[in-house]
Amino acid sequence: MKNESHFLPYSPPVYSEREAADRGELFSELMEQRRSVRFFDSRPVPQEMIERAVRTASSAPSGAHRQPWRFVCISEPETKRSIRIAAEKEEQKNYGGRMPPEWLQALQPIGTTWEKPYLETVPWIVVVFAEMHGHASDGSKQKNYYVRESVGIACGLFIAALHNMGLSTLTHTPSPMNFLTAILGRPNHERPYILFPVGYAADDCTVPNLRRKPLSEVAVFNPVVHSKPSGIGSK
Ligand code: IYR
Repeated sequence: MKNESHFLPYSPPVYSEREAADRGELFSELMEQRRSVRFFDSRPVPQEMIERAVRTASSAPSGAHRQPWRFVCISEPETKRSIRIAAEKEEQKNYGGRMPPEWLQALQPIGTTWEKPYLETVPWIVVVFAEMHGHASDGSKQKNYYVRESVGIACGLFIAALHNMGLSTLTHTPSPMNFLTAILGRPNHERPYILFPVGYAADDCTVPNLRRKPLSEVAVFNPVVHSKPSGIGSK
């Protein structure tokens, strides 16, 4: 029900066609330069930069506006070391037989192994947790909606915000990730979702020689409609 007091006037910025095209092109070119990075510099990154990226991420839309995410940000070397040790333990099992041959083959062009030294090199590790449910003001459980979709969108904005500041990251999902709940002392209703090592790319950083799909492979405009919704145009 539309209760007027719950609604505020809203006027997002609107640009001339020309300016909109320029802005769109500039942003696309900026994001086109983003790559997942596995070789980082140890150069420190001020906490304020991480805070800016988290604030940007937290502007994401979410199911029933529950914002079901927690960004746990770590710069403490001992915590990073614990995470590296636990992550490598899982990855050793993954690369040592838990991942089927087909998966290992798919990863070959990316050149990953069980070793994750960047987890200690980076100035920051940000672990994003998904809140499977929230809490009402009386402490009772409150349902969250579309949790994975919401957290995924927030992570996308986080990646874009980092790149916009010249920072690099990697969407790292050591599997299984439960060890992060234990190491970081998170409550049970928060599930680890993605681990982001964050920092500056190393001077001698390299990335896999991969191509992005062209627009024609990722977009379809005005497909021929195959079945009309019943009720429309029927007698
Ligand atoms: N989590 C492992 C394996 C891995 C899986 C996928 I899918 C990748 O795109 C890359 C790596 C690791 O981090 O090495």
